Amino acid sequence: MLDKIIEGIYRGDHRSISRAISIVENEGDSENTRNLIRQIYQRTGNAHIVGITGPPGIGKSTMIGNICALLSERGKKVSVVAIDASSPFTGGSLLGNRIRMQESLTKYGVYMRSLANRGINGGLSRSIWDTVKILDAAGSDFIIVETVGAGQADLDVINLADTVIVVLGPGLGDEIQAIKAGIMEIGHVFVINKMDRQGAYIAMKDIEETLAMMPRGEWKPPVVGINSLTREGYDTLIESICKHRSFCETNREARLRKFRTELQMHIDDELRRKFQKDINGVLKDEGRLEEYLLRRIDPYSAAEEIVEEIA
Ligand SMILES: Nc1nc2c(ncn2[C@@H]2O[C@H](COP(=O)(O)OP(=O)(O)O)[C@@H](O)[C@H]2O)c(=O)[nH]1
Ligand SMILES: [Mg+2]
Repeated sequence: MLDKIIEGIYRGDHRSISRAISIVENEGDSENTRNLIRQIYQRTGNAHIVGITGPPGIGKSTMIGNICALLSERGKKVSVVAIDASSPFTGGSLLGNRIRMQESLTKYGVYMRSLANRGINGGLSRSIWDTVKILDAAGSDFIIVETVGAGQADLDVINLADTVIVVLGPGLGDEIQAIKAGIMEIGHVFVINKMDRQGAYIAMKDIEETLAMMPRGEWKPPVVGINSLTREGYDTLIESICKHRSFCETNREARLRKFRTELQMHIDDELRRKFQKDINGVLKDEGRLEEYLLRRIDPYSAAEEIVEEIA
């Protein structure tokens, strides 16, 4: 069965891709998941992964619809992963808007999948990394990952993306300072969406000034103003993404960092699995627990002692 799914993935068949993603999403790191990733791994490494983050309602989904259309028109194969508890186009309260987006994705044959933000025990983390591999093996040139703009899912996207796009806009008020505190270091491209709205130029200047005060690396993040309703500014945006893609291709350090992050995640899982039975035994050891109840030993020392014993 796995063979058929894998063969379908290589053909870019959407149903096979969906089935594969369901395996990695629902079965955790089962034998099935491992075999799947093992077998497709040699076919991955060609896609450029673009993470898109920013507060809800800022226009991320709308923007992704446009980017998909423009890249598809240039003959690129694009896939989208939306990490969201609910529908990927939640901000678009107008049903018409939502339908328009999905129509544009359908028109260009863009594969889109939502991953539920379960977020417990790193289950989501692993399934995002694996989902991206499936879409990579399916021949995507670009994989766009939209995140909710908070928490663990965001961190994961930042770690696995080659290019991180931070989307901001006018009307964020005082909130902008708090948002900025967490995101200025992570963006490779900063986008000010809703340039048709009042305050957009001020928001743009604010971000430019903040960036100017930060230590400069080899890559200088551009700040791009766009209007997602008219697609103004999108040429510059696509150009910035492509420029950063070229930059990444020569950046061995960035690729190593990604690999290390993923490997660390799997090593943590393997270690936990390997020792879980022993740990369970310890946690059931009444005599030992009695010592803890009597506060003869503090939790740090107890943990050190236990690991020393079982490792
Ligand atoms: N005026 C204006 N509205 C926009 C623009 N881009 C998106 N919107 C609207 O903003 C709302 C939220 O968009 P959505 O893409 O769902 O935001 P998300 O939550 O960040 O994914 C929708 O009603 C969009 O139509 C823009 O450039 N200008
Ligand atoms: Mg959205």
